[in-house]
Amino acid sequence: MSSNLTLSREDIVRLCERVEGAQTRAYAIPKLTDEYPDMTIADGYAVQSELRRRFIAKGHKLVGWKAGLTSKAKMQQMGVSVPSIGFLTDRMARPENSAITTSDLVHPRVECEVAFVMKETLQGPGCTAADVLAATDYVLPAVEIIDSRFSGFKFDLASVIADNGSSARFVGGGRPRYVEDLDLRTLGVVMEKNGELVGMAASAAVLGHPAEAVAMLVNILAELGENLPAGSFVMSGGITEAVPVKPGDSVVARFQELGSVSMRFT
Ligand code: 0L1
Ligand code: MG
Repeated sequence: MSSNLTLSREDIVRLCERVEGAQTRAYAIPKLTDEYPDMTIADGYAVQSELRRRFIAKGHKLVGWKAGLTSKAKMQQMGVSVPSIGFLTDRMARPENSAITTSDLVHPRVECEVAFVMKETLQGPGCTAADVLAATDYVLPAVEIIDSRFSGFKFDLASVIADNGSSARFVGGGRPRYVEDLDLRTLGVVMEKNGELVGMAASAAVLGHPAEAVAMLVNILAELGENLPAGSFVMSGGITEAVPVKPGDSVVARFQELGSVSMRFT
């Protein structure tokens, strides 16, 4: 991927500082391609990797990864055509049933996802969904709280990747299950906000099978010179469309076979 880099090291650091400021102080910024129209996906990952390096240097712990933009609904909603990945740290995790503050977010949205916990390390390229299932310890239901830092949700793939795939918070919960006991393609998922149904879909919405999204993630990691270590927590991508939340909202994601995950926003 490094062969498609157009940004200099100085530009990467400058853009990383811009994204880091927007993430940590919760303000919106214009998409990065307004200033760097030739920015590539490789440039986006270079900024994201620098952000990961800085967070880890500050003591944040890398706990896993997320696949993003993995359903047709999400790609259409966001006007992009290729999935992406982002990293997850301990500072982004929130307990089930907790109150999640929004004052430290820009314009949060929630989406239902299947999360995988890995028992074996996976290395791409060439990782398949079958490899992912064999390396999975268990799956559990999860909600991702995404928070694009770009003004008015106006962005492109290179900018979103630089912004760590809009990662902000995540909540895992429900009933962890072994993958051999489930058909992960046909799980029905319902999202309720303040008691009203706001989203409904089946897990096959994620690239036909959520394990396909994790395989895609492992293969992108290989292009970045990384693997997916045993013990990683992996969000496989939104099954339902992302729904905006504000203080006072309560959200319940109900997954067939996997139970439900709840949270409220303050
Ligand atoms: O998790 C995702 O699907 C990433 C979404 C990136 C774009 C957005 O902020 O909606
Ligand atoms: Mg997501």
